[in-house]
Order: sequence, then C-alpha cells, then structure tokens
Amino acid sequence: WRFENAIVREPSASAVDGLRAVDRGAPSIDALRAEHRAYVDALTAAGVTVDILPPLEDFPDSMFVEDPALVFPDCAIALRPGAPSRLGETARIEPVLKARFPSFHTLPCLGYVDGGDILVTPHRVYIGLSARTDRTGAGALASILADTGRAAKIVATPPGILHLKTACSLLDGETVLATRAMRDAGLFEDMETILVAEGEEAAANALRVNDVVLLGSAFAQTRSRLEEAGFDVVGVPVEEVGKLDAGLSCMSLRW
Ligand code: CIR
Repeated sequence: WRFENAIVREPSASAVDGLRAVDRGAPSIDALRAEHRAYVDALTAAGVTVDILPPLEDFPDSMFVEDPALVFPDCAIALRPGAPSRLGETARIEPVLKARFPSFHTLPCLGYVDGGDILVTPHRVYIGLSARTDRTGAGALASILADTGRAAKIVATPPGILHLKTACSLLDGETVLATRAMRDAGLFEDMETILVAEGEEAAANALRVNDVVLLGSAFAQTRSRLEEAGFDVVGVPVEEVGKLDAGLSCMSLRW
C-alpha cells in the first residue's frame, strides 16, 4: 500500500453509458468528472504522483483503468478484461505501460482476468474467479506472477459480486476491510477482517494509500470503525461511480 505513482484515465463523455448490473439511472457526466478530480486530488495529497491519461470515447468504462492491467514497481502485466466491450482497453494502455515499466508481460490470448479481481497483499496475490475472470485467465496470470517471484492464490469471489475487490480491500499487511459475505467466504484465513457497516457494503472498495485510507464519503459508520481501529481516513465522493458498479480501487493503477 506504499505507492509513489499512479495512472488514471479521465472519464469520457460516453462514461454515462458504462456497464452496470442494476440500472439506478445514468450518472451525470459533470458529477463523474468532479468525483474523478477529487480522487486525483486525494491520491496527490497522499503523496502519489498521478499521471492522467486522456479519455477514450470508444470505451465507456475505460476510466476504470485498474481492470486492463496489473502493475508492480518492477513490472506491468497486460490483462484481458472479461466484458466484451472492455477487451480493447488493453491495447490502449499497453504502450503507456511499456514506456514506464522495466519489464512487461502479456496474458496469452486465452481466458480473461479483470484487475478488479486481484488483491495484492504482502504475502501473496489473490486472484478471484468471477463473471469477468475465468480459470484459464487466472491460471495464466498465476504462472506469470510465479515467473516474477510472486505467489498467487486463486479463490472464488462469492456469487453476485462483480469483482473480488468490490467486497474487500487491503488495509495493511495483516488486515482487510470486507463485507460480511466476503468475510464468511473465508478466503483470507491468515488476515484480520474489519467488517463494513450493515447497509454500507459499497464501502468495502476502499483504498489504502501510504498513511491514509480513502473511503467513500457517504459511509460514516464504516469510517468510525476504521478510525476506532486507528486508521486515518479520507472521504472521497463515489456516488456517481457507484452507479457504474465501481469504487475507489477501480480508478487507478498504483505502484
Ligand atoms: C464494469 O462493469 O466493468 C464497470 N462499470 C465497473 C468496473 C469496476 N472496476 C473495478 O472494480 N475494478
């Protein structure tokens, strides 16, 4: 969770047509842009240098730049997003990553992995199987990770959850923030779990960055729980990105 750099992508005008499992109305493009700016400001205030890529009109969900790639300080891995409308995002981010990372890997053209299904902890990299990430893709990613000296563990994202990290996030080396459904799935036996408050399930997609935890600003009860546990919390508005089934991790690649 110590990050010096991040890549984000500005929302395109087409972002209002982004994928969503349940249509709670299209987000407002102005409000989406304002949330994105607040997110960039929060990352910057946390000590991260943020590189802002231009919007991609042909890809409504491309502001969720976490999904087409996985990055570490020493290498970047191009992924294959599992939604057909998002698969082409990889080719658009590849040149950016090749220019910045000393080593670059690509998933073979079989199977699918969304970055939202990957939780990196100090001990291992969890890869969640989901409607977007299949066994073939997860297995291929695990073997690339092994080549880079990292252990992977393939786990089942509980049903009805878009991505593994929709329902959990890393708080520190021993602790995750999670929904009750994710905690009960028992994926992180060797980690402490802090539960999000009942009714604040979307708070689980938080983002620990250096000394602070970025948390959706509407989630007051979960904020109190984190503060009681000693975390320094910064609220960031996510109402509009929430309408697109997204949260705080989805909007950046961090290393
Ligand atoms: C999608 O369904 O792909 C987007 N509307 C939301 C992606 C969220 N990304 C993430 O959790 N990493």
